[in-house]
Order: sequence, then structure tokens, then C-alpha cells
Amino acid sequence: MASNQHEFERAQKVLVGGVNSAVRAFRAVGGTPRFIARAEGAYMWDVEGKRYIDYLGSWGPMIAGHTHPHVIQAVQEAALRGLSYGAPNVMESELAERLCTLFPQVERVRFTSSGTEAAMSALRLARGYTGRDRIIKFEGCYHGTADSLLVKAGSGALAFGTPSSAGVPADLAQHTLVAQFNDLASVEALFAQHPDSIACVMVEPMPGNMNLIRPAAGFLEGLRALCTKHGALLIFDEVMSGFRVALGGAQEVVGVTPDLSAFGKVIGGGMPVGAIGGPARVMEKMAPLGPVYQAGTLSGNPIAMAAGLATLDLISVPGFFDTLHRRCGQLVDGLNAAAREAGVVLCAQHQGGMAGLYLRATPPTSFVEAQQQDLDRFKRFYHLMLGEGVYLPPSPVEAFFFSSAHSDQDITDTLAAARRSLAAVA
Ligand code: KE4
Repeated sequence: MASNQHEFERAQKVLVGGVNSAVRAFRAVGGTPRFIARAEGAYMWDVEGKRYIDYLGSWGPMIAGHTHPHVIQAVQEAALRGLSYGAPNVMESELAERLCTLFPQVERVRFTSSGTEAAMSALRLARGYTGRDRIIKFEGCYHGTADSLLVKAGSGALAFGTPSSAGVPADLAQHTLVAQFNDLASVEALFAQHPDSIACVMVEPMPGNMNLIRPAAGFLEGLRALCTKHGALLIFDEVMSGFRVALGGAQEVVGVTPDLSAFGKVIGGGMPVGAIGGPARVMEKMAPLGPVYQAGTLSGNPIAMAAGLATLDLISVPGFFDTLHRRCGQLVDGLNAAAREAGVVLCAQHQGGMAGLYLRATPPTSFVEAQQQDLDRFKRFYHLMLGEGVYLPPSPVEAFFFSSAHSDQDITDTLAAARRSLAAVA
């Protein structure tokens, strides 16, 4: 009989930490990662045969649930036409056309194989377009693992207490200026200190990597005005929030238009896809038209394009996000009610199919507040829920994800599990 523990011990002999992405190692919650054997709809099963209601959703992509027939059929049909060409195929144009329709300021797209590549390439493009070296990012925001962006980063880097990674040369990191999310004055100060030398401001417009934090009224609008005033590009990293908080991402929710957008996760439907989008005048600085080099063997991979197109088919149905937001709200309202009933300091909030659960009295509005949680109680709550068959992201600084595959019964079962778990940690 296979066991998670056995598979974890086996994996650690050949994979660093037993994983291929640091956050999967359960370091923030302790215990043994679950080795997933299969997933379907709203569920995953581990190698021991235990079923979990999945609120990880592969960290965002699985907005229509696992193995949706429309996506699987598209992938199977594409696979029979070949797995990779290394040459243009029409599905790349189809998916790019969808992005240009959904995001009016996006006139040109470049696909990559990950969100990291998308953010990294957007950063290089901003530097190449402006001729400037410095960038502004926000403490706790995560944009993947490009060197310049692993400075006071969120997600696993934050969870493990290594927000600024080893191995990033100081003379590179010095060009990364760090501001505070929802603190416009901290951004103004950096522009004042470094006139005419900041290429871009890169931000998660609705962060999910220090857990879900809502932009304060006027904050993103202020970033837009500062970038326009100082000739810097405003880059929205919508790898997580895009096609997740709304079909048009956080920029649709807040009504602020960036210069460049980075996408990922949902637009691959579970397959490796990232994308950069923006006006032709900026994007065409990128190779082969311009001097900013960018390339990738599997960029625009036909299987990934097919999965992304099929997923966009599903989430573009009128009313999809209204329903997703309403039903995720039922879960969130239930969690808040359960915490009140149990007398446990826990709260939750959501936007579309992206949600945050916090071991504190109110949702955090800043990086500092996001750290002010009862981490010990979170660990206990996490493992109790896992034991109840509810799979949440294994970190207090990660958002969780609701899909169209989650049923009313799943919500009922999740809330029952939460009430039992809260009673045990009260
Ligand atoms: P990837 O390289 O992991 O596809 O994308 C990096 C990235 C960029 N921008 C944002 C806003 C992101 O959230 C991410 C990746 N998110 C993490 C979860 N917090 C992925 C999970 C992991 O690292 O395994």
C-alpha cells in the first residue's frame, strides 16, 4: 500500500526537498505533503486513496475544475496533431486574439511557458523600452523567480523567511526598489529619490502572494498617475488575478489600465502558459521586431494553447463570474460565521474565484498586517482540515481558489469540516 510518507522519503532522495516547487514542501505548515494520484472536478485523491475537496486548484489554473471534458477533449485532439512544433500554429493567434479582445489596451501578445517568464520578459521589455535600469516592486508581491524580482518577494520566499533570495547579485538587486502595497507615499518617495531612472512599477493589482489583499481606493489609480507623470511603465502582474477575480482580471474590477500585463495560470488551463500583453508601440520593442530579446522552445505550445482556449471557452460564458463570485461568497460567509460561532479569530474574503483566509480579526490591508496572524493556530487548523478531506494552500500567505466544479454539497461539507476544525482550535 503506497503511502504519502513513503513517497515523500523516496522523492527526497532524488528531488531537492522532495518537490519541484518549494511551496509544495509543506514547510510553512509542517507535516508530509500529499502525493496526488489523480484529480477530477473539485477533487484530488492522494496515493493513499484519500479524497480532498481541492481549494488549491493547482495554485489558480483549475478555475473550471480538474479534467473538465471540454478541456480534456481539446488536449487529446491537439495531442494527436503533434505535441510541439517549434513553429507558428494558428491556436497561438486564436488565443492572442481572445486576449486582445478582452483587454483593449493589449494590441500584441507574447506567450511564454510560465508566469515567471512572462514577468521576467515584461521587466526586460520595460527596461529596454525606457532605457532605464531601476524598477519598483512591492514587499510581499511575488512575480516568479527572475533574479530582479526575488527581492522581498512573497509566496514561498516569504513563507520561508527568504524574501530576498540568495544567489541574486547585490549589483543587480540594487536596481530593485521596494515599496509598500497600499502606501502610495512610499512609491512617490522612490520616484523623488530616483528621478528619470525608474523603468517600471510592477505590481500584483490584487495580490494573492501575501494572501489576498484588496487594493485601497485610489492606490492603483495613484500608481497609474505616477507612472504616467514619470515616464515609467505600469506593469500589472495578473498571473494569478487574471481570469480569476474577473474575466478581465483585477484591471476590470478596479478600472485601472496598465501599460503591460503579465498573465499565466488560468490561460493555460493547467498546461504551461504565460503571456505578456500591451500596446504595439511597447511590445514591438521585443524580438524579432525590436532589440529586447525574448524566446522559448515551448512558447505557444499547441497542447497548452488548446487547453487555454478550451478553458477560456468555459469561463467566457455570460454570467460565469457572477455565479463564481456569488458561490465563493457562500463559502466565505460560511467560514466567517463558523469562526464567530466558535469564538476563533479567523476571517475570510474573496473576489470572483480567489479568496483569502486569515487567522486574524480583519482581512489584512498591508504586507505588515498580512504577517500579523496566529501562525500556530493556522498550522493546527490546516492539518485538521486536511484530515477532514479539505485541501487548502499549505501556507498562511497564499490565497485559495474556488472553481465552477465546486458543488453546493462541497460547500456544505467544507463548512461542516471547518466548524469541527475551529472547535478543536478554539
Ligand atoms: P509561475 O512561474 O509559477 O508559472 O508564475 C510565477 C508567478 C508570477 N506572478 C504571480 C502573481 C504568481 O502568483 C506567480 C506564481 N504563483 C505561485 C503561488 N503563489 C505559484 C506556486 C508555486 O510557486 O509553485
